[in-house]
Amino acid sequence: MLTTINPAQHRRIALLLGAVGVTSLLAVALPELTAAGEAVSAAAASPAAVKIDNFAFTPATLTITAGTTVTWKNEDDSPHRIGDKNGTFKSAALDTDDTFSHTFAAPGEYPYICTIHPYMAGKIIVKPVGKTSSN
Ligand SMILES: [Cu+2]
Repeated sequence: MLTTINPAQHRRIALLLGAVGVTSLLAVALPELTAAGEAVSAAAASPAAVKIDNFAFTPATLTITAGTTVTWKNEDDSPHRIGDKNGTFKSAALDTDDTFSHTFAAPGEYPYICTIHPYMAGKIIVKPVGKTSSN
C-alpha cells in the first residue's frame, strides 16, 4: 500500500519549514522577540502525533522532516508497545493515555509494529530538512 503526501499536507510542510527558517533568523538578529518564536515552535510540533486506537496506528504512515519529535498516544483500552523493526526505537508498554516520544534525526523510513500485537503496523517517513523549500 503506497501512501503519498497530498497537496494540502505538502503546503503545510513547506509553510512550517519557512516559519522555522524565519524564526531562526529572527532569533539570531533579534533575541528579544521570543514570544513570536515560541508560537511558531509550538505550531511546528503539532503534526507529529500518532494516535493508537482500535488496535491501529493513525495515521498509519506519517511523513515528517528530520529533527521532528513524534509522540504516540495510546487512546485504546488495551496496552500497546511500539517497536521499530530495525531496533532504532522502542517504547515501554503503554497503558491507556500513556505517551511515547522519539526524535527522528536521520532521514529514512522507519517501519514499526506493536510488539504485543505484531499485526499492528505503522511507518514514519523522515525527509531531509529543506528539501521542499526550493520549488
Ligand atoms: Cu498493541
